[in-house]
Amino acid sequence: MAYNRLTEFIDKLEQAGELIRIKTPVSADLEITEITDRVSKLPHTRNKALLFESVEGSQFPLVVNLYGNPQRMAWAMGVEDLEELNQRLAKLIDLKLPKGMGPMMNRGMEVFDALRRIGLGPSKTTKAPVQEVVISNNPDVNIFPILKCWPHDGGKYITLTSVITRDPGTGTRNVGMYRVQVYDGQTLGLHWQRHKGGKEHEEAGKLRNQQKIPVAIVLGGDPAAMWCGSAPLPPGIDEFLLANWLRGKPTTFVKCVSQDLEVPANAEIIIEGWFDPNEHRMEGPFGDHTGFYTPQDLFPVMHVTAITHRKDAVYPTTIVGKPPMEDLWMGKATERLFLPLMKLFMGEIVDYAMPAEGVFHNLVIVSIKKRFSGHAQKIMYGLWGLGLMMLTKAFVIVDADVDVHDTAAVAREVVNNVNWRRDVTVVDGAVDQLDHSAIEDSYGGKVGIDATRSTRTEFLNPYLSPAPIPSDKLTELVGSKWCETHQTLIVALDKTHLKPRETMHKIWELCPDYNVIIFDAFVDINNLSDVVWRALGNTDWRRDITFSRDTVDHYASGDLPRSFIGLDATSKTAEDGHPRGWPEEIFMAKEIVKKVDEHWSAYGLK
Ligand SMILES: Cc1cc2nc3c(=O)[nH]c(=O)nc-3n(C[C@H](O)[C@H](O)[C@H](O)COP(=O)(O)O)c2cc1C
Ligand SMILES: [Mn+2]
Repeated sequence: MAYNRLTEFIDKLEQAGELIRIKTPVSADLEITEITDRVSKLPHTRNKALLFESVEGSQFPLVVNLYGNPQRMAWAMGVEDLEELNQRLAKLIDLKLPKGMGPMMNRGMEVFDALRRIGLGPSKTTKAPVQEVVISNNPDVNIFPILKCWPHDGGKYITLTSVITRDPGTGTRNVGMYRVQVYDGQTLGLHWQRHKGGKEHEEAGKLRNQQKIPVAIVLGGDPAAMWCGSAPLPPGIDEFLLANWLRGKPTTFVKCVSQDLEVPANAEIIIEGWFDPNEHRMEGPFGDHTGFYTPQDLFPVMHVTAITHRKDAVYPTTIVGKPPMEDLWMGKATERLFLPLMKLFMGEIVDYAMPAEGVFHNLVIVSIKKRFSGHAQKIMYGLWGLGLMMLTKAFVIVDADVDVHDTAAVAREVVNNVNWRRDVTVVDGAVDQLDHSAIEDSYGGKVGIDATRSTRTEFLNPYLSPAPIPSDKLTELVGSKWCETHQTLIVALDKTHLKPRETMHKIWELCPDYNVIIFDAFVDINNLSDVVWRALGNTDWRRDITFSRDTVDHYASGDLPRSFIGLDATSKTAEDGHPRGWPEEIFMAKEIVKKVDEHWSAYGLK
């Protein structure tokens, strides 16, 4: 299903009861965030896309949360159910696999060639709806209702972008969804991170001494094409090929009015400009999808040379923050679509999942048809070398019959099968630039947990029934803020009095059969989802782990005593071996929460 423009998709959502129009005037300064955040966290049936028709200070309506539940995300991709993405691509690949890694890689490239063929050739026009209005004299992006998302953000941000660049050497196009900071009406910050396509083009431009590299920010278009910039395609593969395949129809391009670049003719808004690979400026802070503010850092500056838009353009945006939010479902589409590609390289993979609490890069659960000892390790090492999967901070590998989307089932496998003395692989390497716990920027400790059941060649590790917890003694030691779940003690600790690592060993003297996770004193230990999110986000898997018995010893044989793991999931300072500062957690300003409380019935939301 191809949509001719974004408003067709909006109409479809409205007819299906998946979109709410809000006519009450609202502010782009935090108010829309607070409303959207509340709606994003509702159950699927009440979680709607929101069309704000009247945003103070702008003539353009704003749409948000378009992709915010599985149904809308599926419709955006042209399917009824996200699982169809997996099936459609699997069919395209057809699993008559050649043998050996070399031919296999070629087979992978053939898939993209197939996409290219289905990509249905380039189509160009000179009369584009997105150029109905052309502003090349003093363009100012502030005409759009651009949001300030969170109270401590460094400014306003354009978020639901497709940022188009061409490699200054090869001319290959890249499309990336990167947030864009507004410094002023004509000066923007391009937040492409270290491992991304835009960054690669920046480096290529620097090498060639090119001072003005064209860049275009696309807003709106076909909802599948709008999503494609977030797909982690291999470098050198044009994201529009994927968009065309999903739509079953080519994208029609038009030349920019002020830059040597092409953009989709059916978009709502285009911001054209250039950047100099030698010019950088502090970007941020920004309340990010990790649930924390990403601190300031240097990123390239875009100089706007023109803005074009439809006469009746709608401004699309998204808000990220503490999960779950809209980006969870955008990531879910990626997860389903990339499953057949992962299986192409590693046929023993059955399924995988990226739960919301893991914010994509912090946790990936994989089920495999295990045939030998070390099979789980084969998979984790393979995935740590596969595209952006390299950034995964923790893999949990389970057997084929475990449903990876059922986190309780996965937790059971971990509790029952993992001997932390034997079944963990700790490595160092690249982590996401947004990872705040890593010991260095973009580099830190990662873990692979083999939670498969033992085979004959491995040591059997019968599940131990843990000895009861001496509650009074434990409370005496750590205070009253502790609880137990999944054979794991969750403790909120006053770090000014007790050191996490020493405390873990003292806890193990009382409770030898439990994993221990230590949080800051302020954490609500009874909110399991919050606890998991924090544990995954705040842990560097080399610096912050402790084992109850010795260290990991894969060669240990015979009657192997079971070891448990301790995680220091507290906020870290230089004293804790974390020299680079700790980010601030995202909270909405109290006065905005109050304002939205007071206006809630006026918005027409249930
Ligand atoms: C809502 C949303 C916002 C994103 N913002 C950024 C960003 O600001 N910077 C970035 O490098 N990646 C961001 N990403 C992730 C990239 O879009 C993703 O890694 C994509 O694969 C990049 O494309 P590329 O490989 O062509 O660079 C975002 C993803 C989503 C869903
Ligand atoms: Mn790319």
